[in-house]
Amino acid sequence: MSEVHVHRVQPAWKKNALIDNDTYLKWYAESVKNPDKFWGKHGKRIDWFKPYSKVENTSFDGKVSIKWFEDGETNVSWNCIDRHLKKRGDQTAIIWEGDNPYDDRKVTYNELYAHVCRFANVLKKHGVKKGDRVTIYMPMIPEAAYAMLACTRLGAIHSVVFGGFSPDALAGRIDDCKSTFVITADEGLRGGKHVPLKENTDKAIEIAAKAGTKVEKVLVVRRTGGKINWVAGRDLWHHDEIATVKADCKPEKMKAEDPLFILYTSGSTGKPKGVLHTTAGYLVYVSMTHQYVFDYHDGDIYWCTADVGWVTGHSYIVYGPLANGATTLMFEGVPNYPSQSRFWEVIDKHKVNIFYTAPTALRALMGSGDAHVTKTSRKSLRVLGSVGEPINPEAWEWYFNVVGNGKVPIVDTWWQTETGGILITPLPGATNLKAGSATRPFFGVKPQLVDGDGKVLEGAADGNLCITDSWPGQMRTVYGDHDRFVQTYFSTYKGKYFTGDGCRRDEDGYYWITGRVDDVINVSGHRMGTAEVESALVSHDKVSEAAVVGYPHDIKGQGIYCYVTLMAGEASSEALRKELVDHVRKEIGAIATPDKIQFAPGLPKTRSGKIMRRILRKIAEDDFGALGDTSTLADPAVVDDLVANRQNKK
Ligand code: 6R9
Repeated sequence: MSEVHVHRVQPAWKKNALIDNDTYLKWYAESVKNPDKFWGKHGKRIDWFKPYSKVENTSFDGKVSIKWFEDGETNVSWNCIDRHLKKRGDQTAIIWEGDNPYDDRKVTYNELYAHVCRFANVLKKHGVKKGDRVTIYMPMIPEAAYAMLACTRLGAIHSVVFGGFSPDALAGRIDDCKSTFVITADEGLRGGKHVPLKENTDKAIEIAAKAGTKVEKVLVVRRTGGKINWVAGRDLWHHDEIATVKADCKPEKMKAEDPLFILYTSGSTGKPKGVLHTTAGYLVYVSMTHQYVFDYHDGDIYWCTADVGWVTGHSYIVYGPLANGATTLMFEGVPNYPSQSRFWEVIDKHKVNIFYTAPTALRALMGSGDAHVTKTSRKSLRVLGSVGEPINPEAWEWYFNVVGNGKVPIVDTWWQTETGGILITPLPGATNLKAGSATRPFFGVKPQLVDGDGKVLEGAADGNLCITDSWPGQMRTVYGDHDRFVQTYFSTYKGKYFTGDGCRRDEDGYYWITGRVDDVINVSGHRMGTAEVESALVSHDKVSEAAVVGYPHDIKGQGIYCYVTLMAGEASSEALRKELVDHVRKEIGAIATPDKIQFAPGLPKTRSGKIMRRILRKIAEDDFGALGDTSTLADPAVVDDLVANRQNKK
């Protein structure tokens, strides 16, 4: 490994910082020594209808049960809006920056209140009530946030599905949680291209109906005015509906552990899981991490470039910032439209102080040259953040030196859909930085490294990352399948939450996430199960078998490499290759587009029929000199063919 460059906390970072290193060490020690006391205090950062008397009631053993603040009552939308109105009713809550740079708007907290209340009243008018599941399939427009907040106001459980997912993927998510109400837009707009959201929704509803879930109502927000199909009696125009209702809606009193939202995420096996988060603990955790990790101060302009379809959008575009009364910027577009300078131009335009993005975007922009960055000022920037995948030291240094002019701290935040909020991260005024390390645990977080046999590793070590105690933002269950929750996260290492990530701890106690150790790949920060891509491939009638692995990709982090065995009698061709790529896009969405397809007459299997992925990964990396032991293969000869026809020859 090359020498590690340490970037010490600069005096300017410390000057007005909320947390310095001494405070970090003190608070951290308190938080892990007496979690009840620590969280009992910080739970008060949100408002409660009924205060809690219990704090933590959690067990990672046996059936696994996670409850925080369980006898308290609160409401998320009330915390994100109503409580700010007196002090900051006229302050901007949301800055919306459209795909087109001449298209933007600002929404104050007073306006947000009215929009969300009307939205909630529309849902109510059409029968949505506490506990119902509402699917949100929206572009990045403020109405997406209104829809989420409106659900929380009524106690309905939202399931936001990323707008890039296909009708099939959307249908699966509608059916899994039996959601009969869908909120969408006519079309989305990204990089000048129209995304047919309503058309996709129409198709998804047909597919879901066949699976047994009948969607009753579709609320459609007009974004582009594009032509769409209309089903009378089922489809409702948002702009018509909100004109019929009042701009006040009483927030429902929710128990702390009432479900807040479901968010589907990929794992190593089977269909995507419905990760369930609940009300109070989640809000306490995301608001607290938003404040301290980004060193958020009143009046700061904060921008997270994620999509609301991912957990980062939930926690750090909508809930964390709004709970803190922040100004949160929501961006509809893409980093390279209309030019490669777009991010930096938006920062200058809105005087953004805190900017949070993903390594894949940085690597792509880095490749287009520094001039696109240096022609902009970026002098408003105070904190930079990274999330979604490991950031390679080159991209980190570029972010630091070119984007931040060497003056702005980078918080590399490690967390997951399951964790609700950030678990391992530097704090801007406290933590000396090392390029590529997520550094140290946030308050209350107890990481542990274990080896393959579950032996706990102390000191500097390389192993699998577990968390040994709960934190308030943790997921509570897999929606409708608690056994799968226990099986997936708590059975590999008994009594511990297993993250699925590999990790190294260095001599300073800093954590370096090395990537997934299971069959999950991370493509441009999007998490995907290789099993999902495999099942999309084998659903094609010419495919008999498929195995999918990730391989290192300069921009995307990982690329998708597919080995495909055809049905007897089918011939491989370029046309079929293209057909299979399109098929996967149709089944899952563009984010799952295969980068490489290798036709293989046979896959390397053990005598018991298990595909040896280790070998497939090596071949995909063009590293077949190191295939290791192939003697246990049922037919070692298949390997020669795989090597000869590999698609990543250097
Ligand atoms: C928030 C989010 C989770 C997986 C996670 C890990 C990877 C996320 C990272 C990171 C290294 C970071 N990951 N942040 N790896 N450094 N700062 O991305 O959630 O979509 O569920 O993905 O992403 O592998 O396990 P999610």
